Amino acid sequence: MSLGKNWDPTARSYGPTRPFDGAQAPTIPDAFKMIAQTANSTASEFPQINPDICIVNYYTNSGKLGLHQDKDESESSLTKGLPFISISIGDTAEFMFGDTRDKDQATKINLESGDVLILGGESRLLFHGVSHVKTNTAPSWLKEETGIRPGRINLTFRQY
Ligand code: MD6
Ligand code: FE
Repeated sequence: MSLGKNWDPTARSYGPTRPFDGAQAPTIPDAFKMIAQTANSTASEFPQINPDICIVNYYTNSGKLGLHQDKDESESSLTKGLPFISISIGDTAEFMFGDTRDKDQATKINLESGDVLILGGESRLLFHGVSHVKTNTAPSWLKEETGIRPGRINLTFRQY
């Protein structure tokens, strides 16, 4: 789901409403924004954003996301290299990134529950994706306290 503005993955564009039901995208909770902005401020090499988009994706244990660039934000946001901030919750993902769409050449890292990844400046247009989600790797306290289901939740914050 999208918060702030709606992202339509088919049209690869942002709009105020969701095409499937016409509803307005819910606003981003201030507590969410605060987490993203605090993380942003620790990466002092990147400009600070005021996020107006938060895309929330749920991956099942068979979920994946092919290598892509995030370049549907405004021209000015992209040329300034305004960062996007990604927060992972639940099962660990193998995340890949690189200069091309070739996954054999991509660098792979684990994104565990609680990890924050920031792509900004020169890295803003890196190709990136999720090769797979690792079953049963979420912290046990998280499962016990929240009843989170198997899989991974990823939140990405951006400024259009
Ligand atoms: C991730 N997510 O799940 C990376 N890109 O770690 C993305 O790259 C992404 O979640 C575009 C739109 C939504 C996303
Ligand atoms: Fe992306």
